[in-house]
Amino acid sequence: MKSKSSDSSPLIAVLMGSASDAENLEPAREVLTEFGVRFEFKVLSAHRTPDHTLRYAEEAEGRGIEVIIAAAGGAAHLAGVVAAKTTLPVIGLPIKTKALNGLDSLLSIVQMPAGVPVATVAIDGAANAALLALQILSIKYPEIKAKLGNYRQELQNKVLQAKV
Ligand code: RP5
Repeated sequence: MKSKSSDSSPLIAVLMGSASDAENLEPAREVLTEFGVRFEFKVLSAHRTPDHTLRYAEEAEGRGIEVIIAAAGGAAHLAGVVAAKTTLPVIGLPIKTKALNGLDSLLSIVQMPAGVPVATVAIDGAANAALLALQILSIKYPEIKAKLGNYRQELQNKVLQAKV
């Protein structure tokens, strides 16, 4: 596979099944922005734009993407379809739905067949999806590992300093 990646290529792709998911993904944007890691947000639907979705998944690694977050709600097949076309790690993010509160999304994403895994986070767990993507990247990038260490330290401080 030819690599077209450069120093300005995104490392993390955050895909969503519909623009209506964007608001639920803001916590992921905040975390990734705070960590200063290059990322891109993109709407792609497993059902409404199947050909574009498959092409994106096939070309992602060559473009320099190293981890993919795929968010969808309802019959949430985006993460699974993307995972079927790449061996990059794919993190599935179930979006909360009006009809079934996101249980539909969760089950659609988490129950992958053996051989094609998707690492699934909680319903609307956008911040954790971003943090898990960063943890995967931290194996290769020491500066991300260091920032994750600081992040955990701050979490710990907040708990220990909580006034109740
Ligand atoms: C899914 O269907 C999307 O991920 C979204 O959560 C849900 C509803 O999409 P819209 O009808 O709002 O575009 O594919």
